Amino acid sequence: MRIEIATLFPEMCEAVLGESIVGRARRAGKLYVHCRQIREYTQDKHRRVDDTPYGGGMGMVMQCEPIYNCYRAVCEELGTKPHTIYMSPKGRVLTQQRAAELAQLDDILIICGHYEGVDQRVIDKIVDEEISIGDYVLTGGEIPAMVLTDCVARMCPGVLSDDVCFEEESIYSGLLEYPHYTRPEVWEGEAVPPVLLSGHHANIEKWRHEKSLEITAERRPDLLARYTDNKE
Ligand code: 4FV
Repeated sequence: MRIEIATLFPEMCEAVLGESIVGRARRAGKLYVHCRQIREYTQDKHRRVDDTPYGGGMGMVMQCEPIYNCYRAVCEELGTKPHTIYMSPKGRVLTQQRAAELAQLDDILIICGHYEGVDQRVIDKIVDEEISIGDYVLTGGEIPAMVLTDCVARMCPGVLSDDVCFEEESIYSGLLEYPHYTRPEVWEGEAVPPVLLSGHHANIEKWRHEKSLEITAERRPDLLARYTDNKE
């Protein structure tokens, strides 16, 4: 999979995507991520990327042309149009299921807005999908783009170590994850649940599933209802 990220802050993105699991996968050639500086696609000597909003109001709006030029450069390099995503509070909120679907694609381009956002005309012209990471407003689309990239990347072949399988994770099934424990067996007087020390895998799996159901019922009854419907 190839993930292109159009941003005004590529260093910010690389600081995240060059580290840990995603960074190792990139260096191992298991994942291709390219952060592009939108300013490189301007034609004026001041490398202008934004301007004041028509109709007045506060803040600045990112202009069409630099984003469109960046998009066309990606299309030319790929030899095809990538699935183009704009990170925005107006988008559909990201889910594990949607991330799993995106992980099946060959190429995605993620556009990071900044300031008040992006001129609607370039969104209408090139964006296939708007995705939100939640119902709140951030200063820029870079952190949302990192969230999306991380969530999608970990489901790409070869990114997670062989002993980790995302399809077995509770959230992939639609439930919240069960509690995790590691050494020491007793910490501050709190012991690890005995079933996890039993070596009885069927009982451990049963306990974990019951915990997922219990935690999901308590904290996200909406997810449990969807999970139950899907099981029927
Ligand atoms: C956001 C979100 C988000 C809005 C204006 C960037 C900011 C600025 N993106 N999920 N929540 N974006 O707040 O995706 O351009």
